[in-house]
Amino acid sequence: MGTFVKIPAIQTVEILKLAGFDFIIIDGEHAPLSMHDLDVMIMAARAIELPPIVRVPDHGYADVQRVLDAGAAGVMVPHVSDLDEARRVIAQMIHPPFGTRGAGGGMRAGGWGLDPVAASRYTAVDDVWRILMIEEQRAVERVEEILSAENLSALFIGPSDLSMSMGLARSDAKVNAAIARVRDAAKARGVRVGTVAPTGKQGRQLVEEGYDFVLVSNDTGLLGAAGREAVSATNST
Ligand code: 3PY
Ligand code: MG
Repeated sequence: MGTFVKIPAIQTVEILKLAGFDFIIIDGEHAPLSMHDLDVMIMAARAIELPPIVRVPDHGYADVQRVLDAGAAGVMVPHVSDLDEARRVIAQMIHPPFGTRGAGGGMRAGGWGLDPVAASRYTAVDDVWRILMIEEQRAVERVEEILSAENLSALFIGPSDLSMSMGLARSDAKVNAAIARVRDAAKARGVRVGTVAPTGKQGRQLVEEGYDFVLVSNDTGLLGAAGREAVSATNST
């Protein structure tokens, strides 16, 4: 169980670790985080053994390289909708001869130059999480082909963008059917699948439905909910 982190602060990272989250996804897609923020937050999370995954803004090569060099435990890529896209973004996270990731062994991920593997050549696929987001109707229609991509660690369903791409409300039965189709296809293929839950209660339901991991809310949502509850409880006495 994880949560998204959008506030550029190492304090938030520590608080979430103490709250019991298993990992965090630092949100480089929908948050005002600079590369410097990401670097410092990744360092803080690693130091307290809270695996930091980064959601990059798009399919570009540069962000993936920089966050992996900085020591991210994995990368989540938004809006992946066919097999070609899946293969290209996965390859960016793996060094040759298996992929296209560049050699950045002088950075944190390479032990600041001390990791002998990073300094020579790779004999295995990099040990990072490669998570692709399914959040367009086109992707749902092609989910089986996307699942056939080699070295895919997990799919992550984005219900908000998916419902918008279908031109339907999030609550529409057709959206839920599309989400279930992706979840079931991933499970049938033996690939881990996750999605978002606004609350812990909904997170529990999703785990019971078979999801392997859930992202419950995010730091801004958790802070807002706790703040509203405090204000309302105080005002009602
Ligand atoms: C979506 O629902 O579109 C998401 O990206 C969830 O993180
Ligand atoms: Mg989205």
